[in-house]
Amino acid sequence: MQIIDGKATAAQIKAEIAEEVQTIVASGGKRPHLAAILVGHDGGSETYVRNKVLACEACGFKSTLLRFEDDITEEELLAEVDKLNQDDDVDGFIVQLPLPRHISEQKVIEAIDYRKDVDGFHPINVGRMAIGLPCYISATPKGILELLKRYQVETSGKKCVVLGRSNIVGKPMAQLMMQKQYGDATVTVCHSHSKDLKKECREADIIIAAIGQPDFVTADMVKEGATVIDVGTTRVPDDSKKSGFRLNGDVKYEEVAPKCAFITPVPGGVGPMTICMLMKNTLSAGKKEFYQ
Ligand code: BQF
Repeated sequence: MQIIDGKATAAQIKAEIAEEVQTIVASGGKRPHLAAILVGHDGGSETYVRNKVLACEACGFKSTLLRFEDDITEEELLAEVDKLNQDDDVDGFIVQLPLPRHISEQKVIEAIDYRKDVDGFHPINVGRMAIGLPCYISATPKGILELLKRYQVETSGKKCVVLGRSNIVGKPMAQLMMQKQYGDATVTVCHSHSKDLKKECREADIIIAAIGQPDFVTADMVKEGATVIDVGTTRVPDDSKKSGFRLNGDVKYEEVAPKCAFITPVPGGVGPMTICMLMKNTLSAGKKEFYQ
């Protein structure tokens, strides 16, 4: 069994990015600039945005954090998005999700100029990804592909089960794993209403768990020698931690790991790669790699 070290891989990639930024700036180019909009004071969102700002520093990017109270109206938020669309210094930006219930996430996502949509959530980027055109790819699936590549996990022709069908992870992950230029795998998507979910999992060479249910994947669901990628990051109360909680994955790690060829831990697996791929997308935005 080999543990896939997402934290170390992300650190290495960020160092590669920082080096490229140095070269760009030294030759008179523009330092990439990521902006982030954070609405409200959700503990998870605060942490995630802080991770992103720190990663920008590690990569030598400029970053701008715009904070708003959770009573901001949809109209006001859309106006802020438009300001960032118009700001020529900002190469890419994100709106941290989830948003308060009175704001339509879809409306906000569609208001973002797709050329600055480094999260890859805009329908133009989603559509271009689905047909294999150059575009910003959602950071979590992109990070998982990078881990599979760097650890030389064979995906071509393999059976891959994606657990979960969210727009952010499950759907794009399944799309990419099936595409010849990425996973080239045979992909099955399972979700809360799937019959025989356990059986599907037991037949999988690769399981990508993104359902947001702590310890959902148990040893009896995993084939000997399978690769298991854990996308879960649920905060569960833990008195032994300073913060009062710990991150729990979708996989019951202790019992599943011994059966695996490769497995990602939580924390330190997919999470750091998500942040790192947002940085990669921002570097692409700075270089106008896909658009303009
Ligand atoms: C780690 C996210 C659910 C909903 C919205 C490192 C992150 C997490 C874990 C992180 C996530 C999850 C992010 C670890 C960003 C991943 O060491 O294991 C980093 O910051 N993430 C997000 O921006 O929005 C979310 C999960």
